[in-house]
Amino acid sequence: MLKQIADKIRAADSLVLSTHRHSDGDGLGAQIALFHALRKIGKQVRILNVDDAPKRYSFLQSARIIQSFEGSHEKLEATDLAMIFDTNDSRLVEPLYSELRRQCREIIFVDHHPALKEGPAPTEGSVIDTAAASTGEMVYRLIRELGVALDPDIARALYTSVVFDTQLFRYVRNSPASHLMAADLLQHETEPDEVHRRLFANYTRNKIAFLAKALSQIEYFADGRIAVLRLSAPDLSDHGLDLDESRDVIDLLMNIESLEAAALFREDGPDLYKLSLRGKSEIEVLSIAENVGGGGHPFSAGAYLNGSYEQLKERVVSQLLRVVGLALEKAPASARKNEPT
Ligand SMILES: [Mn+2]
Repeated sequence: MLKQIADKIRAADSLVLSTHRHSDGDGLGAQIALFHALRKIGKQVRILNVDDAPKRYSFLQSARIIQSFEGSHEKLEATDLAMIFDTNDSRLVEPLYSELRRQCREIIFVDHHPALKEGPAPTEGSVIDTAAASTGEMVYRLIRELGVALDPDIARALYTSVVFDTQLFRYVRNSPASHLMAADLLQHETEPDEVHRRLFANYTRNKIAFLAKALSQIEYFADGRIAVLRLSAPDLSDHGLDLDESRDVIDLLMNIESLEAAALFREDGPDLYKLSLRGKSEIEVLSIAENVGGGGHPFSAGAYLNGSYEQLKERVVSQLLRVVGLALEKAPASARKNEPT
């Protein structure tokens, strides 16, 4: 599959690389790594994203390399191949996606999220590998397929992808691939501690004050197996937090030992919420996200929602109670022996 993409790349003179709105370390790392690799083999390549990269990624020189469709950018001219990373949902790339369709001869998605059951299908020729723990892992294999040697720029970008999406190797999908790739990358990335620090140790004092307030408002259901938290727009803005700075709050919730699933509602506007869902082990939350028009991974998914918080919460909690209940029934007694009865 990656061989076919390598052939498409070899046949293309001009390429544009993109990722989903509200870009993250995986999509940015994947596209920046391939950008450097394609430059090395003489391709005309540019990165054009829907919006600006969050500021924590400035260490990847993202401001210099990445243009923003909604911000300042050079006009997109006719291009042979567009590659979109870390999503296969064209809606998350609009309104840039419509412009790509006008200007690009072919558009393909390179992604590790399952294709949506409802919603736009990935374009023909796209490669989706749900076994990959990061899109960076797929781009690493693609760069090897192209025969481009790793260098410090490529290695730093790919290492960023891997450590971001695996959360420093916590979520490796029970595969050695992330570690093996990291070992190879670290022959060129000489300061991995700096990457870890830039990605994860970037809290401001305002963020800590925000977390202290927000985390005191967690609601628990089903004896602490489910947690729900709402991040209010005033709390976010009073502490000067941008949207990117709130995206790891749900991961903090998942550190609660008793938890099997969590829902986070980030208030983006009046009756407008970004829902994030997480499930542990066999608690699959993707179907809940899909039921409300979203998508994601089986155990990490989300959606944009309209409605009153109380109604949205009730809808999501009732579905979470159902999947947690179902999973408990399915699990053998031995798997539950540590649970309070
Ligand atoms: Mn990803």
